[in-house]
Amino acid sequence: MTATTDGSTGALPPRAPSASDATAEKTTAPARRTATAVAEDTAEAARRATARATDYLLSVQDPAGWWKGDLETNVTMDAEDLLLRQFLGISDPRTTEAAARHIRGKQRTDGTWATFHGGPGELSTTIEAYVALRLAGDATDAPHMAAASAWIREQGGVAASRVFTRIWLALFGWWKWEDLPQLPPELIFFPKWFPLNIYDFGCWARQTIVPLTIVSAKRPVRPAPFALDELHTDPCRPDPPRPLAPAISWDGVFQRLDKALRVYHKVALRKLRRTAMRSAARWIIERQENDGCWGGIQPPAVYSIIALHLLGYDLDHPVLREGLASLDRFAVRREDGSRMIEACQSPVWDTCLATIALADAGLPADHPQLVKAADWMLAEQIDRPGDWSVKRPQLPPGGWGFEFHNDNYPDIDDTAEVVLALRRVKHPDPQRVAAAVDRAVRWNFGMQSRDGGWGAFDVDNTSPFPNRLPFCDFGEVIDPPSADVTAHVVEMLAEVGRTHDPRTRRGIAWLLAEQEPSGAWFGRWGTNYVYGTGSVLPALAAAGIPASHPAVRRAVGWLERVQNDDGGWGEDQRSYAEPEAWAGRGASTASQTAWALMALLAAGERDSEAVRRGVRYLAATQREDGSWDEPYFTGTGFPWDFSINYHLYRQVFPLTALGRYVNGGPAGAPVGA
Ligand code: R04
Repeated sequence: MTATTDGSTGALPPRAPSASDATAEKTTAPARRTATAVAEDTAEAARRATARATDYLLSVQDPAGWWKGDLETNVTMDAEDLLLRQFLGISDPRTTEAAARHIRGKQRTDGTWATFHGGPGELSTTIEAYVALRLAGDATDAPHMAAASAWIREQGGVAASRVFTRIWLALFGWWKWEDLPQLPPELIFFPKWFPLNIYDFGCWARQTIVPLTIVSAKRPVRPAPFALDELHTDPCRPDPPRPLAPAISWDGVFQRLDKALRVYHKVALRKLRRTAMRSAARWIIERQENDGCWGGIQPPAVYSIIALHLLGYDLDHPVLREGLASLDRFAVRREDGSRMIEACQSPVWDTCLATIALADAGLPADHPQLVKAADWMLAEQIDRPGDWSVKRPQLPPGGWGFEFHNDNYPDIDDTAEVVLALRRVKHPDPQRVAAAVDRAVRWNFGMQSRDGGWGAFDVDNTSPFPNRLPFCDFGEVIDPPSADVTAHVVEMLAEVGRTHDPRTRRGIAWLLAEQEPSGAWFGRWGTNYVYGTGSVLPALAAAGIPASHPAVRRAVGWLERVQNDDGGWGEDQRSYAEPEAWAGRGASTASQTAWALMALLAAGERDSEAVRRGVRYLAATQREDGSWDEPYFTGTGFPWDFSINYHLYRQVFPLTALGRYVNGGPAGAPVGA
């Protein structure tokens, strides 16, 4: 896929997009023609768009059967990759320059870097990008650097940045280790029933935190190649003393705990600490995947490499050699010579979504490319226990992960979607598919949380404590049930004929109880209410909830209210920070328009004006080659803090929506109904 150039100015986009040539016809147009003629035009445009999108998607499948679009996040990935190389003494000028080129290309005219297209400048991201460019040799008085450092100082400088950023700076002596919140390696000894044990954290936070406890206990400083005074507002006293919250408040308790831990750091029993670090190292090494990576996610991999290195593992030790080699696979090289680091790779997720889209588009179920995809997915099913087994030791494996090789972390969302995809393919060995589906259904049932919903990776991962730690000031650190994942599971269970299982009924009840007063559902892993609602309505329809149900009507009303004038739907990360003002608002995008259409089609709205306008938006914005453009970030890693532009979303979701419009399809009304 081609690179998107971020032409934004740092100003947030206007409330609704201005009309463009892509604008679907105005509601006055039908006056001149009969409603039937307009409907036929729309159907014809949808058929043409579906055919072209099908060809495009088929053309980007890997010969091995999978699809994988770039997973674009923000420049902290690129900056931290360079800082890691600098720290280990393995930087090379060509890699540095290629990364710097990418980072420079993402800077906005006000000197800042954002975490999503069109978003506001973000301090920690801007600091890390700036430091990376200094490593690449950019001069402090070059206009783009001076603009960045002035803005950073204005925002409070390094002292105001997040913990991860200050840890990176501490590694080079640009920040004092003593001025960071504490998280001791002895954490690894906490039994699994004890508050704040590592299994209380979401799996991604767990994998990040365990190596970081080693790093922060070791407190290494490798001399930096330059000073960084220009980013400090108060270089010598970086941590302005803050008043403590009352001792009886949770914040107060955790602040005092942090103070106690700082004292503990000085008096920690040498032997206990050594044993703790050795246990943590063993925990990390046991979790290295067979491609050398950790969890298929870049940050845990980076911190694991640093931690093991600090414990004496040489760079040519097989564990580190393979770990470092795995990092190279996160690099996407662009034609302009730049190099972008993916946070994560999405082959399983992209492949199941592409399979569903092609099936919805009417591709024959025994099409060789669908069979190839199914074969690839079948081979990816995970048949061993993982971290999830800590809470469910008796449950047999049967899930799918998100990436190529993260066998320790299958997730409930991928498992549900892969099952939905497999069921759409006519495979030459149906018994093999049925057996795989049975194992998956059993695993997903087993992973249901106590309250009836489903989280992404774990059961009952709802402890209130991890979020309270001063150390955890970035992103989500727990994995409670969400509406989007629960909806995908419910849809899957309904499709495999388990609608009346009491566990499915509890999932449905959970979804109905989670609906917002507005009529929408919150989207945890996609942005935001449009994603949540676009996930839930197809699930409710699959489970036999009638389109006349009040919850469905409320959701339809909400979607109609937030439709843009151009016929599309859009919503950005501001909906997480300020839902009252920003839910469902933003420039139209292909993927979000598709989610809204999938919801409306599931709610029996095929012949509505809203659907017609949405379909025409998709048809009108499609490119000649059958693809769509999508600079906006419609995926969510952590609400507000970390958003994702999945480069295949612009393709698979519009195709699903158009295919369901044209052919009817799962949970959508059949044509002419
Ligand atoms: C879309 C639904 C599938 N599934 C979610 C998968 C998302 C894949 O992308 C990412 C996942 C990630 N996790 N943790 C991180 C992360 C990044 C991704 C992560 C990010 C920053 C830091 C530590 C971890 F791109 Br720091 C799970 C349900």
